[in-house]
Amino acid sequence: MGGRSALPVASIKERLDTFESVYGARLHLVQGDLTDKDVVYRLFEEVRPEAIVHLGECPSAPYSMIDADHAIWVQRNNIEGTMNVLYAMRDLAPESHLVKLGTMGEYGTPNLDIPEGFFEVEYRGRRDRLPFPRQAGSWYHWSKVHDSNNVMFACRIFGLRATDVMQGVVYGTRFFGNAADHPADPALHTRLDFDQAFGTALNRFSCQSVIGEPLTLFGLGNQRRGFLPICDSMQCLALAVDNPPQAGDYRVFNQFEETYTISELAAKVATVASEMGLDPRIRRIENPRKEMEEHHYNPDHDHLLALGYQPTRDMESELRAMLEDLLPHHDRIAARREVLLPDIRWDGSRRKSGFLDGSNGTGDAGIEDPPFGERGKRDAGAEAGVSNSGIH
Ligand code: USQ
Repeated sequence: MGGRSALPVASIKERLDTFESVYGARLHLVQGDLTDKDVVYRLFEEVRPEAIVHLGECPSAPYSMIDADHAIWVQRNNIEGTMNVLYAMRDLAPESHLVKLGTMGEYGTPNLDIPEGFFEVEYRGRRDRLPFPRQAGSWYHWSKVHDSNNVMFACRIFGLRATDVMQGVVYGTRFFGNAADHPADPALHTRLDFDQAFGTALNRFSCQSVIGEPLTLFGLGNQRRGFLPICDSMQCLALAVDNPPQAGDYRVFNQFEETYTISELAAKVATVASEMGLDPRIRRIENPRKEMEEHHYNPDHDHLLALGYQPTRDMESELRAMLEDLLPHHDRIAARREVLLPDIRWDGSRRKSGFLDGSNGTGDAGIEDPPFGERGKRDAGAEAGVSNSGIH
C-alpha cells in the first residue's frame, strides 16, 4: 500500500533474542504459509500443540475491496489457512484448543443488540438457539464469517474445541506484560501501520496528529465500533487459552472494551495531542466505504469479563503512551504522508477522497459541520458527490 510501519520493526533474530533476554524464554519460530497444508501438518507433527492462537490472516477490509484479485486472494488466504489448521487439529492434535481471531465486523450493524455469537429465536411458535446473523461489510469481513462457520462446523463434526474471538478495533503500541506503563524495548515493537488499508482508525489518527495532518473522519463520523488497546487484546487471548472450552464446544467471545463513535475517538486523540503540544485538526472526508454512518450498536461482551478480564487502562493514557512512542518517529511517518488519504472505494473505483468542506486542508481547528444537510442518511459520504478539491 506504499506505507510502512510507523515504528521501526527489528529483524526477527533481534526480536527473538530480545524477547529471551527480557522474558527468559526462547520462542520457537517456524516460517511458513498456512495455506500450504504440508507446512501446517509438519508444524503440528513437530509441536503437537495444546493451544493454537490463530492470528495468521489478512486483516484489511479496504485491501479486500480493491478488485477481484484482492478479494479472491483475501478469501482464499484466510479461509484455506483456517481449514488447514482445522484438519491438522483433527488429525494430529484433536485435544488442542483453537483460539481464532474473528472480528466484531462479522455482525455488521443490525438494528438489534448483538449477543455473543448465538441468540434465542422464536419463529412460528418454535424456539431455537441459533448463530446470530452475520452481515459483514467487506470481503475481508465476510472471510471471517466463512471462517466462523467452518470452525463451528469442525467443532460439531470433529469434536474440536474452539474460541472464536469477535475482536473490535485494536490500537496502541504497548502490548507486553506490564506494557501499559512502560514502553517496550524498541526491539519488541510490532508493526503500526497508518496507510488506508492496514492502519486502523485510532492508529491513523495518532500518526496524523504527530505529523500535523488532519485527522480523517470518514463521512459523518458517527459510525460506532468497539475498541480495545493491544495490551488488553493480549490479555484476552491469554484468558481464552487458560480457560479452554469442552471438547466439541464452539464458543464466541465479543472482545472489546468500550464502544465509541469515530468522531468521539478523533476528539479524544485531538485532546491528548493538544495537551502534548501538538496542533491536531479533525476534518471530514468523503467516506470511501459503503457503511451505515448512523446506527444502533449495543453488543454484549460478558464472556471475557466472567473469566476475569479487567481492562488495564483508560483510553486517554493509552493514547498518550502511543503518542509518546510515535513522536520520535515523526520523520518516518511524514515521509509517507501521501498514504493517509484513502482512495480504495467500496464501489470499486480508485479515487482519493476529498475533504467535505471543499478546502485544501488548511481549515479551522475542530470538526467542521458536514456540508450536506442530511444527517442520518446511510452511506452519506459515498453519496455526497463532493468534488476532489482539497486533495493533497
Ligand atoms: N475510519 C475513519 N477514518 C479513518 C479510518 C477509518 O473514519 O481514517 C472509520 C471507518 O470508516 C470505519 C471505522 O473508522 O467506520 C473503523 O475503521 P478501521 O479501518 O479502523 O477498522 P476496520 O476496517 O473495521 O478494520 C479493523 C481491522 C480489522 C478488524 C476490525 C474490527 O483492520 O482487522 O477486523 O477493525 S471491527 O471494526 O470491529 O470489525
